[in-house]
This record gives sequence, C-alpha cells and structure tokens, in this order.
Amino acid sequence: MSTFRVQPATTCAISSTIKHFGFTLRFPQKNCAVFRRPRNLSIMAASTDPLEICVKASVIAPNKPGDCPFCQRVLLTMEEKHLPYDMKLVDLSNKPEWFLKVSPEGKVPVIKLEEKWLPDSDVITQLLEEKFPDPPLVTPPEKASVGSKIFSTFIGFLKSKDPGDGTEQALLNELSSFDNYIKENGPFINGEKVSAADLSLAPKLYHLEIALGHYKKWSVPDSLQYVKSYMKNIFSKDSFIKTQALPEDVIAGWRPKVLG
Ligand SMILES: N[C@@H](CCC(=O)N[C@@H](CS)C(=O)NCC(=O)O)C(=O)O
Repeated sequence: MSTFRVQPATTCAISSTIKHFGFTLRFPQKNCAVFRRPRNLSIMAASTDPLEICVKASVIAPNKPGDCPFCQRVLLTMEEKHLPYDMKLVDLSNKPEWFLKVSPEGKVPVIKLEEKWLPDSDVITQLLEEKFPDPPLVTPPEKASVGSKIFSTFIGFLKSKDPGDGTEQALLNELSSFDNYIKENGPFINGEKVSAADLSLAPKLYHLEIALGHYKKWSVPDSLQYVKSYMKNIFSKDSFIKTQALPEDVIAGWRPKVLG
C-alpha cells in the first residue's frame, strides 16, 4: 500500500500556508497562474485535514491509481470540490489486513468521513456533496440517469463473442440517445457546468474507449459527434487527467472479462 497526500489540481502546487483561528488556510503564491480567494471559511476549515480514501492501485506503475471507474468518480468529485486527500493505493489482488478491516467486503472506493469508513461511490459522492456543498455538483434528479445504461451495454458488447447478438447495436442505441441529449442540452449533462452525473459517466466512457479500442478495434462512430466532443472535453479536464488510470491498467483490468 502506498499513501499520497494530494492537493487538488486547480490549486497551485506552490502555496504559502497561513495558520489562522486554529486551522490552516493555503493561499497560492502571487506568481501562481491561478489565484483563488478562500470561498467559504467554514468549508476551508472543514477541508483542511486531507480526506483518507482507499482506491485500487495500478498493476503497471507504482504510485498510480488503478483502473476502477468508481474510484476515479470519487477522486474527480474531490478534485472538482478542491478537497485535499490522502490516497491509499490498495493492491486488490493481495488485500492487506488493515484494508479488510476498513472495507470488510474488500471493495474500493472507501473513504473516512467523520471517523467512519464508508464504501460505495454513490454513497460517498452524496455525502461529499452534503458535507462540502461548495462548489455544488448536484445533478437535478430528472437528469441524473442520463447516460446511465451506457456502461452496462458497453460491458455486454465487450464480453460478446457473437458479432450478430445485438450487443453492439444496444450500445449504439444508448450512445445515440446520449448524443441527442448532449446536442440539445450540453455541453455537459446539466448544461454549461460539469455535475455529479458527468463525474460518474466520464470514467466509464474512458474505459469504453480504451477497452473496445483494444479488444474489438472499435471506436465511437464519427456520426455521434456530440458524444465524441463530450468525451474529448471531459477527458481533457485537469481533474480527469490527474485521476485517470493508465490505458495499460484498463486493458489488463478488462482482460479476464473478455477471455471469460
Ligand atoms: N458499487 C460500488 C462498486 C465498487 C466496485 O465494484 N469496486 C471494485 C473495483 S472497480 C472492487 O473493489 N472490486 C473488488 C475486487 O476486485 O476484489 C461503487 O460504486 O463504489
């Protein structure tokens, strides 16, 4: 297991630290490209202590998160909320005792919030939103399930050995309706700003692109231009680049399912 103390990508790496009212505020130095005033003192105070999070470790490179889209979703949420975190990389093929104590089901992500270790990216991202509401990442309920069938149809197609079994068409149908949706409502699911639904979907689309490219020599058709630009747009965000798995990890991670 390795542990990394991480400052969010949007905060300048070189920062000066001011101790104030018993907690620590970090301000970027003057020559920093991005200068931010603390948005809300109580939120800054609450976020001073890095959040402890266990994520899957890379099997390729030391010190890198591995190919878990649910872990990346939580990392992205913390990055977009500018929360510092301590990332504990867990070797899922050889789970250590301490990890099984904090995650009895042996699953990642798990996060420590108010002295309790909590599993499941749905639960974690919701709690992060409640505890750290600024900036808000809430997706309105009527939009929260946009694109939600893409991941399962991608897996169906990836695992399929019969080209005529309809799994490719099922994926294309989901991608087409997402394309139409983004055309009408984009560039993100909730319009101009990224929200929780994008942070859940984007890591899954990243897996789709890499795994289908590698195992099926398949890519999203050019006709689905809004899906393609959505992917390009979100994959180029600093928060995404900082938290993404290596393509080699994604390929290795899906291998057992493909060979299945
Ligand atoms: N519903 C969970 C799914 C988490 C999950 O399935 N994580 C996988 C890694 S991507 C895991 O920990 N698997 C246990 C293992 O591989 O032993 C969530 O959203 O957090």
